[in-house]
Amino acid sequence: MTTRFISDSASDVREMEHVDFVSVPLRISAGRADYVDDENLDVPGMLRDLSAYKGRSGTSCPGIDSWLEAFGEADRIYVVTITSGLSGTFNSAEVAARQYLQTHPDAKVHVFDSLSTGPEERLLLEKLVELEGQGLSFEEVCRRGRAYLEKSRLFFTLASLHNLAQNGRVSKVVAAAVGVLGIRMLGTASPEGTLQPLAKCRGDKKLLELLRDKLKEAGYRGGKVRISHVACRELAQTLKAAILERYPGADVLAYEARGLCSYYAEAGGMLVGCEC
Ligand code: X90
Repeated sequence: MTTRFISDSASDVREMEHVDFVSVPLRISAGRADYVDDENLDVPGMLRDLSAYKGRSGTSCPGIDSWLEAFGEADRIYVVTITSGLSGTFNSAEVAARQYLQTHPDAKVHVFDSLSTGPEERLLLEKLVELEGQGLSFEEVCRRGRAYLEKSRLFFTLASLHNLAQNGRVSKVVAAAVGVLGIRMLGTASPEGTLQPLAKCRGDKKLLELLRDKLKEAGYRGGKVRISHVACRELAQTLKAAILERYPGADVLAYEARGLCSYYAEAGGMLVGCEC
């Protein structure tokens, strides 16, 4: 029996140790350029190209065939997707799952709508791997995975909302106030899986203070934190150090975002997923 863990590339996960993991790419397009968010994508190169490109750009979710290919011939399949509130990814994975079950009636497939992205998808994937390792039934792993999602949160800070607004994922009014005079936005994933602005500020120091307050308010008390950043390694490392100073035993990882989150979070953007 084979167990497979799958997520779209918005999870920023490239590989997972000791388990069968497959990443399904979303795509970013800008004029004639088409970037597939797979292991070959040069993310800094894409960001450079995009900053020089003045036309419209956009993204697209994986098609049903990409999911079916990722399912392979596995028997137990856990799929984690980016929020259905902002992307068709979950929907196409669900359709693929139904098709797969018709041809593989003994298989089990569950698609989790993270109602979030990046680090919160990653936290859920890691939890599913842990639960599966405990020898629980497929249904029990799914039940506990869903319960886990209720207790994890996503916060993010953005220095520009240009690409989110250009693609109708945030209102132009909200977007216009960010980026001007170095103003940054702090936001969270709403319960419906959309972008919820929380505050605006200027400067890293203020931003980190705000973030610390929001984590505390959300009930963060030293659990796991996953931080993906877009070309702001130092800011991510500073946040990691601040969390570790307050919670020395915490499991905190900071790493680069992959293509899809880099496109939307843009340079200076940082996504923070935490267990609350
Ligand atoms: O289907 C597609 O083409 C993909 C669309 C994705 C749109 C949103 C991606 C957001 C990435 C930006 C800040 C975090 C917002 C999270 C709210 C749930 C990261």
